[in-house]
Amino acid sequence: MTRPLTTGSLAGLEHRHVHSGKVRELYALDDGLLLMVASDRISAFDWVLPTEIPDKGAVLTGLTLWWFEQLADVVPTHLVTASVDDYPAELAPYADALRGRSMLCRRLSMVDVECVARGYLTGGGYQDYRKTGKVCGIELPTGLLDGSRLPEPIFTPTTKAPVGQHDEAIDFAAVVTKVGAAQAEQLRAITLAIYESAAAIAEKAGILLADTKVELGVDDSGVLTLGDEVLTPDSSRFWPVDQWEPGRQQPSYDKQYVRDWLQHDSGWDRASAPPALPDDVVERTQAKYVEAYERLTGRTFTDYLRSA
Ligand code: Q0N
Repeated sequence: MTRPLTTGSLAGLEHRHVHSGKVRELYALDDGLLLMVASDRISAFDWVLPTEIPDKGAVLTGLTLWWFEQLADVVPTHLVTASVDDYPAELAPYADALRGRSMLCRRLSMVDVECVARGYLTGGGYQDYRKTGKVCGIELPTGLLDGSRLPEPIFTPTTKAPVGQHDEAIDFAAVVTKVGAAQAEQLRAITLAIYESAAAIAEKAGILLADTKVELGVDDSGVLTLGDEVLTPDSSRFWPVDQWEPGRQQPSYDKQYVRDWLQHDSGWDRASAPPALPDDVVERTQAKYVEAYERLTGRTFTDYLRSA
């Protein structure tokens, strides 16, 4: 098991810290390098919960690294190495805290658009479709249900909202206004190529990839490059294919025990800070993350930890 990330464990790196996400931390190092660290924090209903899921950061990092390998012929990535022993010397004191849950990356100039591809209709996309018949300006056939497969995958970009606010769906013309026609078309083509390649791989493992969000940036040579973590349960909707049933909200591969407990058993009102999760919910959720890793990759999580 990976050691939980405490505020203490990376305290000496505070001066390098540049960004705290809901569940990840970003550090800027010398020579255009970034260190991304995935915590074990989990969010639900827009809250970060007070209880961590052991190994979640390592599972998401391991999955991202595996997807980067699978996508090697589709898009270049920001990954430099995830082998802690090859990190810059100043990180040596933190090797044990970083092992398995971190990636050394190249700094990119990030594109100011969240790039989302959907092959199935749910969430905000489904709500917009119910109101307008469209998602991000794309007209869809009538009669689609929550969870329906789309006739073909679509590019559904959003704005990048600050933490605490919701990303807002925009149409392709708004992307053109933001980044120009040439880059907008590249963003759409790359995002759809990533989705199509990943959805085909996931489906063979019995997992539907309903949608996915990627972060793209431009490298020193002007090449659009895949950043952040990718195709994890935090950035994508994974549905077990055997439980897929359009016309209702699909069960989440990873967070269903957490959502069920928060909604039905905890007595929580969603307005105040959420309660701590019971041990059995933590354990079952941890097992789902590990199961997702193993089912998708066909590798054992134990082997990943050994290799990290
Ligand atoms: C970057 N974000 C938003 C960490 C990641 N390779 C890169 N170069 C420059 N900037 C970024 C990356 C990457 N990846 C990406 N912020 C900066 C994504 N965050 C969300 C929270 O955790």
